[in-house]
Amino acid sequence: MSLHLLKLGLKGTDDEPRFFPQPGELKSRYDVVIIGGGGHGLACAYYLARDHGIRNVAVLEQGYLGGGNTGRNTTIVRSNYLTPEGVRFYDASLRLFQDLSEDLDINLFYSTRGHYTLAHSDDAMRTMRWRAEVNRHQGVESWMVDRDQVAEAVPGLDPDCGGSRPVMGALYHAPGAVARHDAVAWGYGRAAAARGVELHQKTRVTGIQQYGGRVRGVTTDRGTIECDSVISMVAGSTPTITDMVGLPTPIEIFPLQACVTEPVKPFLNTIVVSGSLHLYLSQSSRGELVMGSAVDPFVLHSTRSTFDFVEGLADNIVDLMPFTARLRVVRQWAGMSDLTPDFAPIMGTTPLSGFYLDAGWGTWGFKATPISGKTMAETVATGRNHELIEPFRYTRFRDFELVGEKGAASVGH
Ligand code: PYC
Repeated sequence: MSLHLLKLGLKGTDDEPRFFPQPGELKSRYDVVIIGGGGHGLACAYYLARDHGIRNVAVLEQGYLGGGNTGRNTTIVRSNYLTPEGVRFYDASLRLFQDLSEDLDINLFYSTRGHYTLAHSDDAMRTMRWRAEVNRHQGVESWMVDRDQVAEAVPGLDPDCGGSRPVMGALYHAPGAVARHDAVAWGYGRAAAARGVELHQKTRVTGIQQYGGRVRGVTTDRGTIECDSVISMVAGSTPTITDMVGLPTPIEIFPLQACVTEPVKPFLNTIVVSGSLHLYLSQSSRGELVMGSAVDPFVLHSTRSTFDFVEGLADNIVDLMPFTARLRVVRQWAGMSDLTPDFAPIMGTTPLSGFYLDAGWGTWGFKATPISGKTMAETVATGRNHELIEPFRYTRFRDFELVGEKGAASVGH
């Protein structure tokens, strides 16, 4: 134990500077209210203040900062999507991630590992080749590798996969990375607060006022606030917020579960995903295997985790990496995935003036954190969708201009 910690313990009082300032009472008016204190909300607050000088901003979080999907994902950052729109958007995010520790002055443990998406069938091989082509057209480093290259890169992998679904090859994505997810939220939150943004935890939004076709304010369990703009950045709670303003979306909420094993010696320095086996895994800096599976096959607004999940995951991971049969699962949890029919997000302006949406993140929201914050901030500052998010606009379902990303989900849906 460090001497500093020992002194603090003996003193019995905690006069350390707080990581986040305590904001006190809500003000009666803000320029912008952000609903949701996860990575996206905090990033947006930061870029509003830093890039656009909009500092009279409140972030309202019903629980604690980063306690929703930000702290529940499996920390993967990648841009190997299927559509050019998706690749451009996530590539811009990955590039922001690469400098983010320095930008926010916090160690995010950003670690470039490379990312293998395994193919176990001719159909999967075709989709991987397609993704590799689209990626390279957009300047993103992805290419096909054969099964021997996969076996060499992933120690402990059985390329025959127990004989059931042999690995045929993989899409390799060189910039694939992992980052410490909760630190991303803390870093953005601290940097936003240092620029005057107020972060209000344990503050639940109960209503949104509109008048004359535009947003006028929000009601919370701590009082009512006037504001010009409201941005909903609440992932699995999106329908609760959009119902308040009568804005229909095609979003449905499914639980997505994940778990970690006991720590083992570092052996895996890459990220492995198999859509066919419904699993993805990486090794954390603590040595744990961080693993997840497909979304639960039913709509549910809950973060409970189940034995069925661990059982199904174990069945597949043991086929792929037989030695994992000896590992114990030490923690498991769930997030709430807000899925759209085309597996792309819904972002930007809405038919209600002053109300902005950042939603539909399904199972890929963490990797979008920096670019969502940046593009949403610009959209709110200018009143026009940033060009990177225009393809994800709210009206695309009405106009049937979908952005079909299903083939690029790491997770089976
Ligand atoms: O999109 O990379 C991904 C992912 C991994 C786990 C869930 N989503």
